[in-house]
Amino acid sequence: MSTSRLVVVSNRLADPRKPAAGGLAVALGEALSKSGGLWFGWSGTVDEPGTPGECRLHTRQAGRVTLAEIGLSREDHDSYYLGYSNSVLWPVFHCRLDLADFESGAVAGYRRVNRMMARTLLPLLRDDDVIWVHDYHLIPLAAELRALGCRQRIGFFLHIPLPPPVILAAIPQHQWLMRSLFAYDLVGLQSETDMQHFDRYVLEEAQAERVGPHLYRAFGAVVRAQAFPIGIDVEEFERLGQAREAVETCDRMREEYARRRLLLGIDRLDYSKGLPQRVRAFRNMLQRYPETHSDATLIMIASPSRDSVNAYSDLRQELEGLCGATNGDYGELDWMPVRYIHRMVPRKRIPGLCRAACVGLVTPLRDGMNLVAKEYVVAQEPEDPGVLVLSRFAGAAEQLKEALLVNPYDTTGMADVIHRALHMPLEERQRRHRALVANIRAFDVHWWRASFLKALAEADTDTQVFRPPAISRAGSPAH
Ligand code: GDG
Repeated sequence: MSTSRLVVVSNRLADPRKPAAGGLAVALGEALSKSGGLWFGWSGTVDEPGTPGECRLHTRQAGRVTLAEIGLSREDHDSYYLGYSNSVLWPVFHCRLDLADFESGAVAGYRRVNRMMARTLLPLLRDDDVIWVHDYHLIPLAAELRALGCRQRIGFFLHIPLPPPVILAAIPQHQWLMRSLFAYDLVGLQSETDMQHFDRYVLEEAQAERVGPHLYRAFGAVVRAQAFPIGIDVEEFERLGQAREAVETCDRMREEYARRRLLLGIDRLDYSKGLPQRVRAFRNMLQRYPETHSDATLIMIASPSRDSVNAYSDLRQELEGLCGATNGDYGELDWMPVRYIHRMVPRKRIPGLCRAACVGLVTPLRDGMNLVAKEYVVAQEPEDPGVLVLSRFAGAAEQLKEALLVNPYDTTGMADVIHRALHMPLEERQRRHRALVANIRAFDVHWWRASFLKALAEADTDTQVFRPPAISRAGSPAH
């Protein structure tokens, strides 16, 4: 692997040394630290007053890593972040055309911020840097950098799913977005399903040619595109699971719910996560399997997310209505079927919560990967493990075949599977758990990072051969 300096660009950045940082921040932080790297992104603050398309750069050291942060003006935040990223790209990429707002003209802000980030990042770059851009907020960043003359290797990883071409084409600027991807040397996707969608889009809509393994030529450029399913930091999560906070949490839950069996869901409160569908299936199980009354308790931790996007407040109302109705209809004086918590739980408690639950419910309608599924499995005791119920529409389902796979749109079917999970014999639970852990361990976050960066180093030679000097611009969006 190359010894170049690594530059990570993501919408938000995290101090990898802080305990609240998740496995991804830690894994990227490690790679950055090794090469004395730079992490560039939005600080999460909105500058008042601020000027659209302008920002102040603030850099600080976190160990060997340089964190370079910018603030956003209110207008840029609303159009780039709340608008195009989270009210167009997020819903459409999760196949929710009904929730997308194509009318707001937010694409101008999205382009403006990507251009501003390119302009701000460029002077910080060195000739042999390797740049790794993350996620849907920054699709056109490489094209903007190339337009300014940047020739360094640039890779892109999409953390969310890529939808089928017929859905993607609903975005008025779909061609501009996909053309922008060809300014990267490497495009990484979460799953083979996403790769099939990419393949079909570029072949059908852009008359791309396959010019080598994983290599596509279209829009006058060549890009390498490949699936790199993201993993978790298994060892870090195991350590977290042995620490005092996790052990205490598990003991307390077991004591508190000594007569019950716990089913657990941990998600951001997001419409892609299938939260209402999960409560409906649980309710359906209570209705059709009365012996589960007073026995099973569903704990739903739905941490607050993007509250100022309308679709999220509608979801919250729907979910609270469903939980309330289930408790009202089935609850007893000494048993509430659903415990719903709309708060962020401290990360140190998560492995303990997972361990105390005999069923983990990960039932998104669409999900790029879903790391909670992997965390739940790793947190289990191998001698007496819980059962993972996993949506077939999560990227993780391609790897975690020994989970009980469900269709979250099928309420009765999912209710039956949850019931089966509650009654699964020990030997079968152990067998499934062993296979799941082996897979999660083999394809952990370090594997993900190393294989992406290795492919990026190789992609450089592949794609530079094909790249004519002035072709890397993405042009303008149609709107
Ligand atoms: C995107 C893609 C892809 C959740 N609630 C709390 C909390 N969490 C932690 C979990 C897990 C992480 O957040 C969530 O990761 P997911 O993968 O499940 O989902 P997204 O946030 O939607 O992430 C997804 C991922 O990017 C990585 O590529 O897998 O498909 O959508 O680590 O444990 N953490 C704390 N309190 C909570 O209440 N501390």
